[in-house]
Amino acid sequence: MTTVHLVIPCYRESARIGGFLPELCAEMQRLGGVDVLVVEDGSGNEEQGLMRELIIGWSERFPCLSEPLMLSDNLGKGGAVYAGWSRAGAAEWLAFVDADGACPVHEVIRLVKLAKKQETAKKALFASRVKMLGKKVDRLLKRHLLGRIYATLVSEMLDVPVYDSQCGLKLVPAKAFAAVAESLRIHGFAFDVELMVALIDDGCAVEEVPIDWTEIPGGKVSLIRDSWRMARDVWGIRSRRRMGIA
Ligand SMILES: Nc1nc2c(ncn2[C@@H]2O[C@H](COP(=O)(O)OP(=O)(O)OP(=O)(O)O)[C@@H](O)[C@H]2O)c(=O)[nH]1
Ligand SMILES: [Mg+2]
Repeated sequence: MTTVHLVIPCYRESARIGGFLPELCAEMQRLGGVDVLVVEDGSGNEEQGLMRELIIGWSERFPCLSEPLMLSDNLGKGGAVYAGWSRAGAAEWLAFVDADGACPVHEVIRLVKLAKKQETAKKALFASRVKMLGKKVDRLLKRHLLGRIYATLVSEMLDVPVYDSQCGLKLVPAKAFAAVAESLRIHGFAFDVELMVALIDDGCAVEEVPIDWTEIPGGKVSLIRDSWRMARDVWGIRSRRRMGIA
């Protein structure tokens, strides 16, 4: 059976995760072949204690939910995802989904099923927030507009025809990831831009899959501080790529 190692990066998520993780685990359990790992991204002792209690309670009901990985330092979203992926064992697919449920469980199921349909894991699947007929994307206007500016910047600066590189649900063939892992430098919110470009440059196809998506209150990304850092990181990716170095 195709195996998927699904990481949930969590920074101060004990208040939001209850609305998402139990339902996610119930469905992943039903699908089979998926193990779910919460990576707590160094949010401090109190928060980690709360998360541990929650996860231990749920893992009694859902064997697909592993013991959480508690990072002592805050590594950033990318750092948390990569730390989780390093525990994948022999899984054919490495995946992550944000903790808040903005990417709904039915879309996680759909993408996992799409991955499982590939005879051998070959093409990475990136969820994408495309406002189009037949899809429902609920996002605050200011976040939507800033997201469009960022996506255009990524697409133009890196010469990659991507619509939305930042959506919080992605599945990557483990072999394709292993081939580029050493070249990856970015651990913040732009990590998936770097990952996408590295995969493409290494010959791995990446498909964007439009999904339903809903803004969930309580997001901790700061529009000004994090957008600036992400733009700076895209510039760094472009420079390293032009020089042909990792
Ligand atoms: N802010 C933040 N989030 C982190 C960090 N490490 C992991 N994450 C996780 O990254 C995911 C995305 O963060 P969110 O706070 O949902 O981001 P947001 O502001 O809602 O942004 P969008 O969902 O893209 O609109 C969540 O699962 C976070 O818990 C970190 O260091 N800082
Ligand atoms: Mg969010």
